[in-house]
Amino acid sequence: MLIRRPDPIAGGEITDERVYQNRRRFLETMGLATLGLAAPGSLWAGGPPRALQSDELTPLEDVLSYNNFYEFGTGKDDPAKNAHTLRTRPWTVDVEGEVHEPRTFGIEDLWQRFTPEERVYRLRCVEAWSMVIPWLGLPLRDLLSAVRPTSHARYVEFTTLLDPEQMPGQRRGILPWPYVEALRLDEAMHPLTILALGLYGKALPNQNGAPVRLVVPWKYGFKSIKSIVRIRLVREQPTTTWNAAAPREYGLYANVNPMVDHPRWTQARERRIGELRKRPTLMFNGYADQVASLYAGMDLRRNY
Ligand SMILES: Nc1nc2c(c(=O)[nH]1)N[C@H]1C(S)=C(S)[C@@H](COP(=O)(O)O)O[C@H]1N2
Ligand SMILES: [Mo]
Repeated sequence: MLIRRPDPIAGGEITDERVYQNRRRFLETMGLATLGLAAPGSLWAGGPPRALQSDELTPLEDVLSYNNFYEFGTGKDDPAKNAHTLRTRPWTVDVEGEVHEPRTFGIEDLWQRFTPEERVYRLRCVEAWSMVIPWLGLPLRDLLSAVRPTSHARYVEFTTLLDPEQMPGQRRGILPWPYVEALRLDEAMHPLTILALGLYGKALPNQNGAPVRLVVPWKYGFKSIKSIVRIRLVREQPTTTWNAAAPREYGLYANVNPMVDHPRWTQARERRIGELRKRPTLMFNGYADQVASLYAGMDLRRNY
């Protein structure tokens, strides 16, 4: 089946958000928190996690203007101002390493594989703010299964585009470039882990990681790497950007955990963008029922 890729979000469409929110509320009332494309019930077997039902979507305006994407500057408003220099077509993602069938996927291949459902996930930054965003995309495991991991594959490494001409932040040494992230293979295969292609019903805006980014909702936001060009399955634990830059502050796991403080501040509370009062942070960002078993028997203070 050929699925047409939604157009990117244009500035003038931001006012449509209210219509979108109302439509979504209507669909939720009907028990269908989807764009109206998916078969009812296929998104969440047994309904959305309870903690999600009370979450209001973060206004699109904030999702587009309050970003972390150091390739375009370190200020929250820098990516919205600067990311227009990123060229997202043509775009390919190499999936390689410990796999039986390494493959290069064009971005259009990914759109053909996308699940026409929205997934409302919280994104919690280590800086203690959070957002609730309706994403479009495909479960990462669909892609990984397609290339057939070998029995040696234990971790999955993700790499962002390296091109200082398009990404002015890469001309400065604020981080070792390119940005690299990694998951354990079982985390990467978890159904909550998605490759996002869009948000709010449209293709991803550049500042949010166009044309394809990771979303791992139970982990701090830095794990959700943007503008991915390579996915490599490997045997050994990869070196990741933030872990290399500040190993005491950013571990491999980075599971949202209100009980383990960042060395320089508490992680027990967060400010939902758009709200004034802080709210308590939930274990695994509220997804404990689905993901806690991945870490059974592990010391989450040591494996931060
Ligand atoms: N390549 C790349 N990916 C990245 C980052 C970055 O600087 N570069 N920032 C991360 C951080 S710290 C967060 S909180 C999220 C922010 O995603 P958003 O701007 O779409 O909300 O992106 C993550 N992915
Ligand atoms: Mo973050």
